[in-house]
Amino acid sequence: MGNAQSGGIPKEFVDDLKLTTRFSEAEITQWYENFQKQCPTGRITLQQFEEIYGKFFPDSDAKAYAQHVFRSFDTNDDGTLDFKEYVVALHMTSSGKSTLKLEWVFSLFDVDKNGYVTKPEVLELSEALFKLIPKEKQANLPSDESTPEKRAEKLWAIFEKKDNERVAEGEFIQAIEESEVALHLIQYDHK
Ligand SMILES: [Ca+2]
Ligand SMILES: [Ca+2]
Repeated sequence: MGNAQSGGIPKEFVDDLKLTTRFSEAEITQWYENFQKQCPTGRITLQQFEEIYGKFFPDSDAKAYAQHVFRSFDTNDDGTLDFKEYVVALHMTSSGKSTLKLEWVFSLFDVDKNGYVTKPEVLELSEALFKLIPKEKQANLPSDESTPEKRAEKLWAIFEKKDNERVAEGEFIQAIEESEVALHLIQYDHK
C-alpha cells in the first residue's frame, strides 16, 4: 500500500518501528534510504530474496532455507517483504537478545504458522539447513548428524515429545536455551 512517499520515510513507520524494534530514528531513516535505493518498488519478492541468499551461500543450495526465512518474515502473508517487515526481520536476526531471536527461530520452524512445531516441520527445516552445508563439509559430519533425518531425530529428541505430539513456543524456546546441541542443530555453522 502507498508506502513509497517522496521525501523520506512515513512518520507512522518511524514511530511504530521505534516501538517494536528499539532502533533509533537515525538508523531507521538510513535503512529506509538504502532500502528505497535497492528496492525502488518498496517490496522484496521471494525471487530477489533467494538471489540475496544465493550470494551469501555460493558453495551450497540456500534456496529452500531462503524460502523458509522469507515466509517467517512475511508476517502479513502477501508474498512480498515491505520495509517494515524487513526492519523487524533485521532486528530479530541481529539482536543480541537471545529470546527474541529464538522467537524468530520458532516462527521459522512453524512452517504452517499454527503456533506449534511438529516433527515433520523439524525435518523440513533440517533438510533446508542441511543444504546450506557445502558438499565437502557434509562428508565430514559426525555420524549422528550426517543426514537431515538424523539431525531432525537428534533435535526432536531434545523436546522430549512423542513423534505425533507438538511443541509450543515456550517449550521450544526453553529447550533450545538449555541445550547447546539444539542451538548447534538449528543454525548453520560457518566454521
Ligand atoms: Ca508481506
Ligand atoms: Ca506448525
